[in-house]
Amino acid sequence: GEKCRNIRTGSSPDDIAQAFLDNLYYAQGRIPVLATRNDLYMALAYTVRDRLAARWVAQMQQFRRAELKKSIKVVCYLSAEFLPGPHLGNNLLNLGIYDETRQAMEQLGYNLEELIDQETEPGLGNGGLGRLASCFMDSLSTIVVPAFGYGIRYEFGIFDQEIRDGWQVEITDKWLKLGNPWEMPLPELCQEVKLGGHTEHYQDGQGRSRVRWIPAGVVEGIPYDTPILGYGGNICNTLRLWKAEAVESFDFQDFNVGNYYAAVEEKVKSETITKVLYPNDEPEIGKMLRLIQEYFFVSCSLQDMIRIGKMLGNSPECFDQRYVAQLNDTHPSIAVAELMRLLVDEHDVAWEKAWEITQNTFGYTNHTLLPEALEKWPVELFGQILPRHLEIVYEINRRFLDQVRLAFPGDEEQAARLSLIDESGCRYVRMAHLACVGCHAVNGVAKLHSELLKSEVLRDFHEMFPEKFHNVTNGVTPRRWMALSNPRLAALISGVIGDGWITQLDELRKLEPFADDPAFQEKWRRVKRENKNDLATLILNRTGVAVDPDSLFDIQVKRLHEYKRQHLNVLHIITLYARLKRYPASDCVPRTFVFGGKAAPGYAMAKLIIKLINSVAGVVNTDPDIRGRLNVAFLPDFNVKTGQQVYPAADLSEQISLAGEEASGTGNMKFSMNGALTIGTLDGANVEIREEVGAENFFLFGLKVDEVEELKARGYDPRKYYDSNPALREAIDLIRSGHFSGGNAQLFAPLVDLLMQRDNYMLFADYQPYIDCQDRVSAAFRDQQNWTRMSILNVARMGKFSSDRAVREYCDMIWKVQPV
Ligand code: 26Y
Repeated sequence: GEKCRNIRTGSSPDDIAQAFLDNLYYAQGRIPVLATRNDLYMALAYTVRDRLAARWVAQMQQFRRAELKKSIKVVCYLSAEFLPGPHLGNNLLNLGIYDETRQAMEQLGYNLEELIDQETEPGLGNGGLGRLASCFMDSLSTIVVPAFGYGIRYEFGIFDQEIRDGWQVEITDKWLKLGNPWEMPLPELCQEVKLGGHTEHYQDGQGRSRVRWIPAGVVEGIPYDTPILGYGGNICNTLRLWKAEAVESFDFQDFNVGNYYAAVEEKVKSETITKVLYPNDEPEIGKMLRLIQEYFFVSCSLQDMIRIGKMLGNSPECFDQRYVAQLNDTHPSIAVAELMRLLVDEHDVAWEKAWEITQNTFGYTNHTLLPEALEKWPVELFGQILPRHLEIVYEINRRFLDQVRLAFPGDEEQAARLSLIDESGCRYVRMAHLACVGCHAVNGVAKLHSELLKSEVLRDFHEMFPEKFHNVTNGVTPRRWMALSNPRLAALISGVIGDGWITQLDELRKLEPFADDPAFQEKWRRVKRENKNDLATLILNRTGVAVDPDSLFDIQVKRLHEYKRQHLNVLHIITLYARLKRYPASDCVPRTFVFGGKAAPGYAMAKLIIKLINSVAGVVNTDPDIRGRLNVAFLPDFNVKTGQQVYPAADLSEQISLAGEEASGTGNMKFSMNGALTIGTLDGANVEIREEVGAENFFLFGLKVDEVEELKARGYDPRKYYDSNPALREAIDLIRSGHFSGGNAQLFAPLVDLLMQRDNYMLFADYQPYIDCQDRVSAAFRDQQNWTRMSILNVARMGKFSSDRAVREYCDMIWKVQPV
């Protein structure tokens, strides 16, 4: 009856409270006096999930109806990584029941924020690329584009980071340990994936030549679905992640051993495939398990797409009319060969037709400029795992090189550069080349990046297929990164311009007239001050460092990488420290430096930079001469959840990569949307952020891309800068002398030596411009009125960086789908 319905769907505080108690009892088996915090969280999560169900089911229904009318194309976002962040708060926001739920919890004597904080986030990605995929999922649902996110359900996501004695320690992530109320396993929709073995060529009944793949083994993929609700509850799309399991029966010769122990071993081996996320954001060559992971989720996903099509009565020949699939970097690019295999070998489609379908289906997004970061697989290993795919790659390559030779007669070097096979030494399959050939569109993730792709990394492909190349500048979702994470700012903004900005971020422009309004400025500052207060508490709890919320919060949070130059930031801190030691009376704006980010476990230099940050923190934070003037904190375990507490509290956003290295960056957008000013180089999306907010509201420094190239060509000599710049010399010498390492002069020698001898990312060349720019920042911060004005204008002009805009551009330019 009425009551029953309300228990599952009602949105009044009473309904929610009742439903919560019901779920606590029936789903969790607890009553309030016996409930742990996790029981309470689970009960609330189920309560919210119930409220998603109707929309989720409605979406499936709509797919069915629309698909049957052949009126929609479904977007499939293929990504080896997703970083959705905690679901509970976001679902409350998107359902529009945040306040009602808070009241319901209050009625029962619980604190909603505490329950939200109980959730362990799914850390199924490394950084920018995985988070981008999740921002896009949010936008797809919000702007009403029917979509699937396809990926891997890693049992262990990115490691948790602890800092011990200043060093990073990696702890296994156990995100599933206390249960995951947001996912639904769908064992009946499992898919089989073949691996290894060999191929057999034969003639079929009609005398056509066919190929059979006789695999060495088979694993099963089980899909786990998570609902992704759009803001306002428009539609609810699905994130479908695959878990590997052993198949029950082994009727293949190799498995037919009649040996129980061996069979169990096979099971263990199968399940290894989705055990753990590779914690690198750059490829290591030749990790067999990594290739298997990539193939596994791609094969499951494509088979699933064909299955759904079949269920709706579509033949595989109309695959490209029903679907468009985006490859998030090359990680899923084996999809090009796999779709060819499925169409040609398993569905009897002619090669030419299959190739047309494949190209129509796929788009490829590149996320890197480093040529050495492009994935490639040793041919031998590739053929061992995917013998049929190697043949297909060769056939694609044969046809492609014919085309190349026609376009560039006699230019064998061009052909060698374009070939899908790198034959310059050991032979490799070049996955970016497979993607460029097999996709109808290739895009970079910021204007500068897309230009550099065309002129450098993928120059030859651009020459061959200029019409394939696009730019889609990244964006981030203002739901999670403003409305959810910065409720104070969101309320202040909505109070003056309404809340339309949450889905139409350009409306933030309406804030511009308030930029000079002293009363509004005062409120703006109060919001920032309260956010800083919250972050100060978090820093104290997590690191024991007490920081002053009135100081300038200068923050750099992102993966640890030499190209991102966290150590340039450190050189600035040391420079200020040295100044204050030498001239104790000098007038310096009090600053709190906050760092956060994980280093790949095998990346020794990045780990040494973490140790350096903590060592400098140790000295600076305890020196009585420096007290109250400089503080440094390394916030451990930076992830989506921590990010939500960090971005709203920043005054200054550090975006200081060497020009030409950062493809886009998305943290830069999150900071600026939350009222931080940026100190940055002309790199990635910084270029466009500066264009939008105005050069006068952005602290620019450093070499430009062409200057970097010129300097490298002339022969860059870091020593020259060291010899001629006393401040730089002093900073480096302080590190080298062991000043920050209790007299241990060896500790940072590898870092200092590298800078002195090679300095690949040109910290020394950018050092003085950076210091000068930081001095301008300090001067500007003294004028709080003008600083606030700049902060308001930054937010007002960030409309472009909504992921809604980015996804709309993919829809128009690349996917050719219309939001429903
Ligand atoms: C091959 C494998 C080990 C691998 C795994 C993850 C390689 C790369 C990555 C992740 C790359 C990544 O996160 N790239 C970032 O993508 C963001 C979204 O486009 C960009 O904003 C950012 O500049 C870029 O570094």
